[in-house]
Amino acid sequence: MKTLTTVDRDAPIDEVRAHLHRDGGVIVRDLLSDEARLAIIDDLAGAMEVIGPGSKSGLEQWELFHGRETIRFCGLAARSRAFVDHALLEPVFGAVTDRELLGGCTSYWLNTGQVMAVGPGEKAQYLHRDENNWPEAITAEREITVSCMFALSEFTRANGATVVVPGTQKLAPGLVRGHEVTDDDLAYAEMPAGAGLIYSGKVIHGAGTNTTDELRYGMHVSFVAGWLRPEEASPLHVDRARAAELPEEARRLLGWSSYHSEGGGRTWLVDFEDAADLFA
Ligand SMILES: O=C(O)CCC(=O)C(=O)O
Repeated sequence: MKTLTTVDRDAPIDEVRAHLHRDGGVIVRDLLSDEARLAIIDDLAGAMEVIGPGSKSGLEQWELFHGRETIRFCGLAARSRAFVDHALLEPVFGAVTDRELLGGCTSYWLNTGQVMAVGPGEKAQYLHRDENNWPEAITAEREITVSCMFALSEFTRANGATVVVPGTQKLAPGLVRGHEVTDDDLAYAEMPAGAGLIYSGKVIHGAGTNTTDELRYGMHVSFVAGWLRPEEASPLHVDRARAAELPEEARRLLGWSSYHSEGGGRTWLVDFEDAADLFA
C-alpha cells in the first residue's frame, strides 16, 4: 500500500504542489473550518434527503460510475452560500489551481461542484482520470483540470476514502478505465473532516468501497481551463439574480463572465461584450 502526504493549510503553496507533482494528490488539513463545514452540511441537508442514493440516468455505465448507494448532486452554489464562500473560493485550493492551470489558459472556471456521499455497502468505483472528460484537449505536459475532494465527514479506508494510484499522473495520456492495479499500488485518502484531497486531472483514482454503516460525505470541486466546456452548466443552476448576490470572483467561476484568450478572441460573450459587464 502507498500513502499520500498530509500537510497543514498554512504550508507553502510550492510545498503543496511538490507533493501534488510527485504523487498526483496531496491532502491539506483544515481547508474548511468546522463552522463552514457544518453550514454547508446544513444548507445541503434538504437535497440530501430528497435526492437519495443511486444514479437516475438510466444508462448502465453511468449508473455504475455514479454508484448505486452514492448520493450525488450538483448546483451547490445555488443551494448553499456557505459552499460559495468557503469551498468555491477556498484560497489554498485556489492558489494551487492558479499555478497548475494558468500556464495553459488565461482563466479557469468551475467544472463541477458535486456532492459525492458514498453510502453503506457501496462498491468501489472504477478507477479513472478526470481529464478524460476532454480527450481532444489532453497533452502529456499540460494540466487542464484540477480537483479537490473536501471531506465533509471523516474519510477512512473502511468508509470509502478516495483511492488514488500515486504516480499515475505521469503515465502517457489515454483512457484508463479499469486500469490494472494491485493493492501495493493504491493509496487511500484517509483524512479528518474539514481536510481536502487536492488532485491532478491526470491521476488515476476513484471512490473506495464503503464497508461501514456510515456515510462518507465527500464534496468534489473541480476547475477546468476557461476555453473548455465544463461538466456542469453552472449558469443554468445559478441564475442572474442569484449571481448578482455573489462576490465577483464567484460569479466569474460560475460562468457569469467571458473568456479572453491570450492574443486571440473572446468567447462566451453577451452581445459582443464580457458577461461580467451585466453586473456593472
Ligand atoms: O468519491 C470519490 O472519492 C471519488 C469520485 C470520483 O472520482 C468521481 O466520481 O469522479
